[in-house]
Amino acid sequence: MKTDKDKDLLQYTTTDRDPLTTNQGIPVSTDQNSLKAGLRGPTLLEDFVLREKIMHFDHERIPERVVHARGAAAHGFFQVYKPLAHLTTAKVLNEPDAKTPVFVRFSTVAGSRGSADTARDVRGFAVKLYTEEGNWDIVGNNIPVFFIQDAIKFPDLIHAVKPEPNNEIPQASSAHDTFYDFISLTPESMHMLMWVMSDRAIPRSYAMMEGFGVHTYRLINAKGESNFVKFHWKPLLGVHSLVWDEAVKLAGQDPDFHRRNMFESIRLGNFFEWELGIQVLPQADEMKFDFDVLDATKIWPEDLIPVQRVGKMTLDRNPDNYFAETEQVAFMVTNIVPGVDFSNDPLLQGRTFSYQDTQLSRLGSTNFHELPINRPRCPFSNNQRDGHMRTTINKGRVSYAPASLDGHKIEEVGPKPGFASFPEVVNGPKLRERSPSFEDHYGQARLFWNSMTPPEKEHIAKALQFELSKVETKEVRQRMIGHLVQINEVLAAQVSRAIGEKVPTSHATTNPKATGDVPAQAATLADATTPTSSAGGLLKAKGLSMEEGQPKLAKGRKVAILIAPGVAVADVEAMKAALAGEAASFEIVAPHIGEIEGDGGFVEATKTYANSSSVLFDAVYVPGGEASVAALEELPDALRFIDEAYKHGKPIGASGQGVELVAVSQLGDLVPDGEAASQGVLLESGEVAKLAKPFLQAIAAHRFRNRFTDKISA
Ligand code: HDE
Repeated sequence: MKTDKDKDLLQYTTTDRDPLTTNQGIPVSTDQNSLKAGLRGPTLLEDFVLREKIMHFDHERIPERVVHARGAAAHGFFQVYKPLAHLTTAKVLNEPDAKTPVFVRFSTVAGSRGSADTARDVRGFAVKLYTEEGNWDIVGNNIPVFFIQDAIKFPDLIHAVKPEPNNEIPQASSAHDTFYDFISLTPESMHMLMWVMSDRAIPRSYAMMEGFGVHTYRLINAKGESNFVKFHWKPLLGVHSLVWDEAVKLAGQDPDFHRRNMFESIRLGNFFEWELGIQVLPQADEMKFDFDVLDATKIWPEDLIPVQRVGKMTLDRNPDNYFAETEQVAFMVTNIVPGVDFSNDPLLQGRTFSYQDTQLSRLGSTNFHELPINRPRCPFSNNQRDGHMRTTINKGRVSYAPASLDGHKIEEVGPKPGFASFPEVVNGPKLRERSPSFEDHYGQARLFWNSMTPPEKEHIAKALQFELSKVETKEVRQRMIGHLVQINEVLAAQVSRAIGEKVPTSHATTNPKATGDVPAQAATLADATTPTSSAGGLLKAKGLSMEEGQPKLAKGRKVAILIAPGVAVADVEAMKAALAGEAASFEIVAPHIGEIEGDGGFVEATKTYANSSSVLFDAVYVPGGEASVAALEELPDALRFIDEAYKHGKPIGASGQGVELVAVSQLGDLVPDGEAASQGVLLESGEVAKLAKPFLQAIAAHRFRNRFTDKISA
């Protein structure tokens, strides 16, 4: 859909074509040879074509974002379902017929601009809504809480997680000493640490992540009444993740995995969709809970305050130019519209300064709001003038107020309609202190832990084992165990095992599983829960586990079709059609790309066994064709493809002679007789039509964890 903002951007969009000119529009015959004194002589200083080209090139880079440097974005629109006039005057939340243009950038936090998409990290989820009342940016994350409670600690947090300053190691990873040194001395981070060690930090796709505004904001209605609000983006595909082994391998196989997935999906017409959710808390209930609603290290459990779904966002257009749009977009927490307001959350308060300030260093001028991607779609006007790269031509003599020249009316002093802050009465001594209501740092970490399923708990334990085993300083590792034991003693015991530590002797336990001597993780962790606090009396909360209550679809999933010359073309065509019917995509993997002669026609291969691997896909299909299967049986990479997909819990389908290939792979021995189908291994020696339906159902089930033994797990 073309939005007003798309049309606006079109004015600045060009496809460079002949005739060639300089930036001044002077026609030139070529920019491929410099101007020289004689064919073999020196280059002349006079060569303005050379100098312009080289000078422009020399200055092509701008500083990358100090955090969230690695990102990708897309255009789309937002539509509210019903007017929310009882809560807010914001037009964007009151006009169901209006399609408000949006630009959304997803990112990792710690890595540099060239780092891999699949690093274990929080994902940024920044939404710019070009509303009729100006730009509203909801600059959020895919995790609903933050590491720290006060913005003044942010530089410390980021210095600790970024590569260490002496050797700039490690890139895009929290698994190192300085991060855990800081974290182990900052107990308020424990809740967020649990989220970052969970599979939320290795999403399968941007379209399969939730987004959260994180902070408490306010909505203000026409009567001037304020309600506290938390913003959520709920993905229509549900929240789903990679497994760690895939994430690590993808960093090498395809560092652009997430951005490629978004770019390709949108190009194929499989748009990314979320519903906007709000949790609303009346002003009068501010003190109702045992957690402070201003504390960004706490969620509002959905069991206590349900999420109301109030609108939908669709991303349906890829940017035309990464630099002009995705790199130059400037998100700011202070881009806020009438009817929305800040709370006193001390983390949010500090952010209101940082974003405007950082744009100046990144984009080099206070006029960054004039860049096409940042311009509001509504008119804007004030007396600000000049500065680097000003593009607006402001007419007239008046750039001040009050003024009477040039037809200006003498301004009356007093409030006018427009953005108004909630007139909260604020009164108190100046202090540099934390409120005692922010003191509980473990209660919600336990709530999160308790709410996980056994495999999710196992993944958290393994992530902590991995991360802490990379920490070289023993004291830091020990301090971390001291925190983990507060969250769950069985978890602490499991992590201790991997790092050669003992649970502190000061921690008396009667639980035999908390000694660290019990190896089987998922089973051991299954019933490990800890009493909570700061959680409204809940032991577990809805909406935290990714395995419970999430939509599961084949839509958005990608299947590898493994072929070689002689493949049964009818099988391939039938499977392609079945996948298209569910908006699942595919690639044909063959010994070489291009045309492959099959039985009954030709198939176009887009990937090879050498240039791809099963981690790029969600499922594997092996069609029939005697010669094809015979060739693949001799190809170790093809067999590895199947084995690895199995190891990661992925559905595997085969039809006709394809069934034989699966038997030759390791799976032949691994899958117990008669249990193949229930473990997502679907073998149909007859017609492919019989395979399509159960295979698509298996794809919609995503992963088959029931197939794992102690030796392999996903
Ligand atoms: Fe940010 N953050 N942040 N942050 N943040 C930036 O702004 C900052 C925080 C978030 O795709 C910077 O333009 C401070 C929480 C996203 O362009 C910078 C604090 C949340 C993005 C900055 C926080 C976020 C940023 C760097 C502590 C989730 C990427 C470049 C109070 C609610 C936006 C830039 C994009 C980017 C500062 C904490 C999300 C330096 C001081 C909490 C998604 O201004």
